[in-house]
Amino acid sequence: MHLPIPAALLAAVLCAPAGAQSFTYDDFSDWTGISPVGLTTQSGSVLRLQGDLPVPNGSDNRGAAWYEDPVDVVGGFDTTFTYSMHTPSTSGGSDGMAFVIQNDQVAGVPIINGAPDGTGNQALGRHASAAGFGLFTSSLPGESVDNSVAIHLDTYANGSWGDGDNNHVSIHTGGSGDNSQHEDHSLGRVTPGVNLNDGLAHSVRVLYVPGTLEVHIDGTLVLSVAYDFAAGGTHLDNGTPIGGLDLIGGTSAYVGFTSGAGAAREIRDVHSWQFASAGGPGTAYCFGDGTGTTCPCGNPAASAEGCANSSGAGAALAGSGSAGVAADDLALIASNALPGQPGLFFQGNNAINGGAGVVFGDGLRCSGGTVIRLQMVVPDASGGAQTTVAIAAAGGVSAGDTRTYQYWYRDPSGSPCGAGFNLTNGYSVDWTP
Ligand SMILES: [Ca+2]
Ligand SMILES: [Ca+2]
Ligand SMILES: [Ca+2]
Repeated sequence: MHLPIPAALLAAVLCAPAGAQSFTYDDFSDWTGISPVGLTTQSGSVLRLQGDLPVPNGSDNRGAAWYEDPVDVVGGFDTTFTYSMHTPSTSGGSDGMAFVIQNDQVAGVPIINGAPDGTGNQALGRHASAAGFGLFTSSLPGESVDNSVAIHLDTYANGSWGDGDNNHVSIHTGGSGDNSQHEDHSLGRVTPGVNLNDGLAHSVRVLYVPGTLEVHIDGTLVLSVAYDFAAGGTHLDNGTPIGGLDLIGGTSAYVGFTSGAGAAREIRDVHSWQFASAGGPGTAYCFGDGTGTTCPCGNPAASAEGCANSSGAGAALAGSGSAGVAADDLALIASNALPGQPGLFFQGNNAINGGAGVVFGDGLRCSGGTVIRLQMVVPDASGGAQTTVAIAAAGGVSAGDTRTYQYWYRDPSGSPCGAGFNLTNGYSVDWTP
């Protein structure tokens, strides 16, 4: 993935203070901002959660990597990473890896391999088959990545943990207590069409809109569960309600990856990673989900996006930074547009049709009135695009103004209506001094 952000700006994003709303790693040749735990290393341009190393206690290998600062999750987030699990020591490898949202509050004790179980951005769970976020039958309280939600890419069938096969995606939580790799902690699971550890690079997108947590693999929605970080969800197998997380300041958590392998080792690499809190300073609106104006040629599968494009997904618009005119640090972040196809961020001064939008091309036009073109940006390989201009200055904005934003993008081949262009949802900002 490659976001066309100048290096100086990228460095500024990566060095943003606690509470940063978004970050992007095109690759991990510079892994500034990453907190590695256990076996995790930087290897060339990848973040290697674990290698195929003959470690002293070879039956229990674990690594974790966290973005070092907490990020806002309660208002929603959209994150995409690419990974590969490859070079197994024996056929199939084992146990898999996870994307985890956590505010681990209980340290365990140093255990096998000397890998610590700290808290926060030093957290690591117990035992290989727990993939670095769960625990073992002999674990003490807190030895998991407690107070967490884990999206487990599970590549080994452990009968004792309730696994039905060796290739499933399962979303685990124990609320604010210990998490567990046991399927009795699952909010939902699926066996995707993709072989998760076939050695190839796959993209995983995790989209959270309060009330719904979605997992997309290689551009396809594979799993959607009802969940809210404040209210919690329901465990799938026993129908038991489980509470939400105890977030930092009620809003934020650490995000990152864990991995585990037993005697059947394999290498787990993260190649790129993009994260954006959906909250930001503005409000997203005008979604192609059928709640407002109906999309002309089909709604997207996911919520909180624009109308479906030729990839089958809808493009989304979010923000980061502030709504302060003086700071003028608002960035608009589009995701799921078409790689390599130019698009335009623009500003309006009203939300068309009461925010429901009107049909325009393959999508909905949500931002109108006096329109100002802000910046043309070509999306990266994952369809992500981000503004680099000073928006308040470019848009002639004063404190007290409400302005609406949208991203128009080309979709020249195979677009649902054949119009050849589409748009994200709208994003409304109340500017402040
Ligand atoms: Ca813990
Ligand atoms: Ca398993
Ligand atoms: Ca499992």
